[in-house]
Amino acid sequence: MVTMLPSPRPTCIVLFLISVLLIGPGGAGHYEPNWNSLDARPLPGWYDEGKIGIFVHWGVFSVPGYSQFSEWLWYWWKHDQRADVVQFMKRNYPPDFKYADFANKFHAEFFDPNEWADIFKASGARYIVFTSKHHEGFTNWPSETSWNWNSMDVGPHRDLVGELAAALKKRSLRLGLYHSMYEWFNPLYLSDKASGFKTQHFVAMKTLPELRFLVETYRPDLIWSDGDWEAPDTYWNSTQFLAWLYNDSPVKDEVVTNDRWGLGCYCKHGGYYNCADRYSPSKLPDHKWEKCQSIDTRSWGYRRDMKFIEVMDLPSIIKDMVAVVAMGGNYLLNIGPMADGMIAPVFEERLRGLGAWLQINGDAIYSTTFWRNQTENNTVEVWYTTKNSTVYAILLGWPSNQPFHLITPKISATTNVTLLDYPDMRLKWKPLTPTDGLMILMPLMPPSHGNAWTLKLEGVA
Ligand SMILES: *[C@@H]1O[C@H](CO)[C@@H](O)[C@H](O)[C@H]1NC(C)=O
Ligand SMILES: *[C@@H]1O[C@H](CO)[C@@H](O)[C@H](O)[C@H]1NC(C)=O
Ligand SMILES: *[C@@H]1O[C@H](CO)[C@@H](O)[C@H](O)[C@H]1NC(C)=O
Ligand SMILES: *[C@@H]1O[C@H](CO)[C@@H](O)[C@H](O)[C@H]1NC(C)=O
Ligand SMILES: CC(=O)N[C@H]1CO[C@H](CO)[C@@H](O)[C@@H]1O
Repeated sequence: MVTMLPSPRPTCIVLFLISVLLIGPGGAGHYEPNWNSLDARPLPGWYDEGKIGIFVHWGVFSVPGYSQFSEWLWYWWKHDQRADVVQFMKRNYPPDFKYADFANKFHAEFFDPNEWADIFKASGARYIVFTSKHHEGFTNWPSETSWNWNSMDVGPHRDLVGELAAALKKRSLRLGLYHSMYEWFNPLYLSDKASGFKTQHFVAMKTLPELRFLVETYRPDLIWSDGDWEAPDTYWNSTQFLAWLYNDSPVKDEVVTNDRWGLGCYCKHGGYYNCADRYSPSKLPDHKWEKCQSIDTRSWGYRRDMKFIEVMDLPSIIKDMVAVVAMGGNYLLNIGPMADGMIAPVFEERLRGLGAWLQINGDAIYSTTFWRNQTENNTVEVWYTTKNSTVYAILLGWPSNQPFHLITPKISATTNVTLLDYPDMRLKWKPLTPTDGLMILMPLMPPSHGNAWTLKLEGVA
């Protein structure tokens, strides 16, 4: 993950225009290595239907587990030389200590991929996005092109990606792989950078072989690309890679990608849009999008110095997720496991809480789309979703006014209202005006789940 992104540059726009003028749109099912063709690929349906994913940031950075955005510690220490991080390293480690020395302490001794997958399943998520490699360059799988800087040669001595992939598959959870294009301190990358990205040694010897290996070996359903913003997509050969991925790879029919494929590409090209981190559009976007959000609001990777107050509570998570889904987005909720492979109980509790809420309210989330109005001005926050002819009004708070007025839906003679908590109990209601809105008699006591409740409306428009 990145903490800040530079504003988009015109590279991709220019390439896009050139490809429109010279090449034209790609044929159905066959894609050319240009954005015009690749961007025309329909997103495989499972992604929009699934709505909820769990993001997992795990790597060597989980060992020091320190400071805001702990996954950037190496960079804060050696590049930015941030005072707090420099002090932390000086106080706690010998003078000749190298970042690479943390890898020997990455034991993952309690890592049980089946336990992780059980927790993810219980959260109601339909896909997982796991860091195969973050900007530090350490690969969580035995990469032949990451000699002595991978999870088999050093640290856990295990294939973390492979073990997790197998556990997810057993539970019908989709595997997504986060992959950082650049590596801060890789000499090959730095030499390409010094050439103004005219040479491609790093891309030829590291990025592309590793991406291909990940796809062919683990068959991910999603590739979450990142670390792309220093160099143009033409340096990364992103369009060539994506054309292979969509045309010829073993996952060509099901694979979903995001939009971080080179300087200026995000929010413009690729599969769905992440745009900047924690993207929260204020009006309905015209392209499928995803918000990623960490339960620890100050970091994606685990922080040993995390404070309780910095951790999102369950009502905030549900509120955030509901608003995202109502606006047509997917919600990717992040946790950072500890270096020993444990998921902090506070994260597990949040994930299980989300799952308990979805057990009751999932009909208003999974496989829905945004409605004609996404929200309305009301005494409690209201978000709408729809599926087939049913409209769902999700209330982020229990209304104190009785009866409760729902303003937007147009009523009919057969309109029925139920609360998802009590599916067999039809609620009494009266028209607010002859055609629009309902005055609903709510149950006297709120059912006790996570501070959000769903009214299911049938026979409304
Ligand atoms: C990138 O693609 C171009 C055009 O197809 C090709 O000439 C070049 O060799 C590729 N670079 C790498 C590193 O694969
Ligand atoms: C929302 O409703 C309140 C109370 O009816 C009203 O005062 C306010 O102007 C409304 N706001 C908008 C943006 O419509
Ligand atoms: C629903 O959306 C329409 C179109 O944007 C708007 O005119 C209308 O005021 C909205 N209805 C409510 C109740 O907010
Ligand atoms: C509402 O419920 C009644 C009684 O069960 C049923 O006949 C009617 O079809 C329902 N309306 C809709 C729109 O489903
Ligand atoms: C219950 C029901 O009618 N479900 C349908 C809702 O719409 C989808 C397609 O959008 C169908 O696949 C379902 O069968």
